[in-house]
Amino acid sequence: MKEDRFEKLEKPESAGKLGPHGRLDPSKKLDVREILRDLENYRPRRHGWTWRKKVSDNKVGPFRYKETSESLERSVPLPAAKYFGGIDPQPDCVITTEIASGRFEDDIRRMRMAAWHGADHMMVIRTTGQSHIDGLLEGTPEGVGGIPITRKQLRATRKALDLIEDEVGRPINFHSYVSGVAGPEIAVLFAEEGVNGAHQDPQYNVLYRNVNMQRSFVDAAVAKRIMAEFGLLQIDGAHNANATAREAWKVMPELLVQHAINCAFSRMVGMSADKIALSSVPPTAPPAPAMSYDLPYAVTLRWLFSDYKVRAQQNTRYIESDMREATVTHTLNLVLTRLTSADVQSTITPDEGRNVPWHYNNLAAVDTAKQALLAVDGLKEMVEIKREGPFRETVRDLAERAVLFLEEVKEKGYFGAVASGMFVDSGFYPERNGDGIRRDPDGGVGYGSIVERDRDYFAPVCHHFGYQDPSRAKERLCEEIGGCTFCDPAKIVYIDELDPEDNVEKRLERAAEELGDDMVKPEVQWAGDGYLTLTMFIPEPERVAEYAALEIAKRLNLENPEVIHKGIAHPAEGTVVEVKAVVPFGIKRDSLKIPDKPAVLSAEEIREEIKKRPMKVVCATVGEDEHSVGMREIIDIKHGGIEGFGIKATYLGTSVPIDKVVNAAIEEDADAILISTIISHADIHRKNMERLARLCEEKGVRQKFILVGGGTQVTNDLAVQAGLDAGFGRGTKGIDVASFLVKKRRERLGLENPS
Ligand code: Z97
Repeated sequence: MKEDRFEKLEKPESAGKLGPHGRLDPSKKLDVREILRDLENYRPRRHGWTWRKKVSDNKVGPFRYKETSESLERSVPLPAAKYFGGIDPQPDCVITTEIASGRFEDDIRRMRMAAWHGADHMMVIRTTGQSHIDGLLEGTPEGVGGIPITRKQLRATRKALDLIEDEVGRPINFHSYVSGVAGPEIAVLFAEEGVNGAHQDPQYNVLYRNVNMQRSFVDAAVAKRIMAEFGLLQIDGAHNANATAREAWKVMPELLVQHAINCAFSRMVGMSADKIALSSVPPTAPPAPAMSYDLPYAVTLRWLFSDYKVRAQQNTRYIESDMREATVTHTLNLVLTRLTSADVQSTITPDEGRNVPWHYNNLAAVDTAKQALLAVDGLKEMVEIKREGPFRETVRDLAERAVLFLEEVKEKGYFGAVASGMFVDSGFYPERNGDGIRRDPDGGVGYGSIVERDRDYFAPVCHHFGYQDPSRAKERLCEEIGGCTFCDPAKIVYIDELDPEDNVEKRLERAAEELGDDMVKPEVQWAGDGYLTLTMFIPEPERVAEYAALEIAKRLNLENPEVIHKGIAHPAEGTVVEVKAVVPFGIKRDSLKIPDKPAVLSAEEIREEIKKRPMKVVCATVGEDEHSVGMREIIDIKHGGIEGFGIKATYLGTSVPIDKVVNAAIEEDADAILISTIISHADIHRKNMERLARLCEEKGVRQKFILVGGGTQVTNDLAVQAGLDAGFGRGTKGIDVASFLVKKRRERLGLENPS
């Protein structure tokens, strides 16, 4: 059961029913019911972790990249990619998205979107407190802050991910948690269902879930052994000390020790170093001078644990409700990732500090990672970390403190060290504040549940850890019982649902009843949840602004308004307020009147055409109108105007009489006339356009010129009715006008226009 090669994977049987050639159709939504169909027979097509395929000197579009991996077949590039031919290079490290909608059917749709944005590690946060459940859950119940991890949920998610990875063209790692009192059972479940990575750290159980120490370490040995055999990537739990510590930058020596304990224990159980990832978080955030703490820390970690992988996560300890602030901290953290070559980059959603993660914020975080990593591609070839001076001192100091810490742990024994409150103390070791987490070695969840194995102990699955009756150990351990669930997956017992109400089928039914397939509603977390946000600046102090914002949302007839962020602009001048609320209606998809999208030529095509056949246009703001800005936006190269495509534009100025415009166009031998009117009282904008068309007819030049009208109140229909060739209103860009001019001229010359 070693890692299979992705290219050789066979398409699962049931995938064929989801679209032609067994693939998802990119133009259709993921059909959750199809995923659920025939699930009892679905088997994962590979086990273990997959890294991206690095390409060291990668030519993508006009650029060469040093630290990227193979591109995707389908993806959503960064917004600015359109200026570089739509390229979407993929950084070389794995990018994680942490998914926590609470309903697996919504998780999988979010995973599909995240995969298109560049995530290939789907970390599913599990429902609060699953660590304390001593056994496996079944079915698809709804969770709090995450989802209950069950066989059905895992299998359906893996099946969806198999299809999603075919769609984007890259393997996707699926991940959740093995810590907790059901650790060994969950490890077996993960191995059976093709989960590719997991958090496993006995220290997590002890410190944060008060699970008995002995129980935690015995369970961890069993769980880690299975994870090792199936090639799962392990992430440890050190980041939790970071998130819990009162002053996270003081916990740095302890973090190194926690990594060391979990690494050493995992190696002793049989895990290889390349499947052990240290969960690293930069310990501080601005306004602290973050780099001066975070960079030496990251370098110390890399230096002490050079054999291991690093899973970098952004700082979560100091995330507040300001998404901009969270994103800047994340971006700075990503520079560290590059400088210290982290292997996996986790992304927390920037809205983590204000609500449970929303779909689009998962994507925002993945995009932030992709954007920042690409921006600093090749940085290490140009910039070197100074090995001398204060930096070196800090690194040495951290390492020394960690070694001293570990020595003290060794002296007391791990259990004694935890009992004495050595961990998550807010002092900078060896300084102590006496506020560490204390646990009793003779207490905690599951205390007294560890018994010695009988002499005739027979393990339920192969690849178990520790003693097994030697007389029963054949070549394959499970031979005596005719195969275990690892060797013979047909023996896996699949339980569909236990709760008749709290299950995915019922939720899908309810959503279909409430929303209907033909209705459109905004959504952030669950199908049909109706949430949206309103951002407003209220020129009042904080408290007044907050309550005014809530009142505004109520008067807009929105339900459950809640202030999710307040930003002080000035104590008296005003406050930025963000409100989330629920839209109390849906919109029938068929009732929407959607005009055809005008096909705009690409910038290159327009430039090419103008080079071949130069174009001259005469432009003016007409009538008695002194507004030049609209027309300048359309003309000026600075704002993406028509000049930028090589079109020669003569601007006659403002308040120009129509006959002057026509005469100038004749004199210039122009191809087109562009007039603009912002003022629209007494229908002046329409009258000016009619006048232009009439005058051109009278002078016998109507067919010579392409006539275009523009202005905030102008529409294409209005301009065409007035006798012009086209009209452009609010939001028009230079490229829209240039594209129209090129197409119209081709039409008049009898040339082909590509559709
Ligand atoms: C991360 N942002 O990236 P339960 N085991 C370990 C953990 O760290 C956790 C659990 C189990 C974070 C994700 C925090 N980690 C969230 C080592 C949770 C969760 O909630 O106790 O059932 O298990 O890692």
